[in-house]
Amino acid sequence: MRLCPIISESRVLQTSLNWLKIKCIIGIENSLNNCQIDCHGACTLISFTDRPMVAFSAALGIKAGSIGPFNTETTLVYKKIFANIGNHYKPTTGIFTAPVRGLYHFTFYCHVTGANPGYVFLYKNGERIAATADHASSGDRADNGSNGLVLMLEVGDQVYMSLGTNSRIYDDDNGYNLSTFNGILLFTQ
Ligand SMILES: [Ca+2]
Repeated sequence: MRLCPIISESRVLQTSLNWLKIKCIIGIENSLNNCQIDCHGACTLISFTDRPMVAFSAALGIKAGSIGPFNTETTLVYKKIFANIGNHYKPTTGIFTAPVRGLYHFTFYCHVTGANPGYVFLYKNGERIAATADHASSGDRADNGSNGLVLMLEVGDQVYMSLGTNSRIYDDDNGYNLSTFNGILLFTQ
């Protein structure tokens, strides 16, 4: 069926209008995603480069040997830095301090030799949050452990790893890096 020119033109205009609406909604959403709202409700547009970039990745950095055992739980200090964007992880203390409120992803990996027990804990502000555990058993060989989680952190919150009492973990920085601690800011809140 042939449409009269006015109806045909009207449909073309309606289609164009719908596209404009969609582009407008996308534009508003993008603006909101790039908007920083202060305590008074004022909105300031920020560019991608203004977004805080926070990430770190570190290994124990020891040469073919174990850390531990100690007769008390001990903070692990990962000294070999692969990345430390913003320098919010301190390789002298093993502590990561959140510079902004947001959602962070942490992972940790460890290697435990022979029949030794190996317990590694992730702490947030002194509270144990996650762990890996390799129990001692006869005839047991080396094992690897890993864990990870997403945490909502406030400014100044601290995240770090700890070695369980009377256990040990192993690393070899000669191309192995078996025991690492890693974190990245997913997005601010
Ligand atoms: Ca084992």
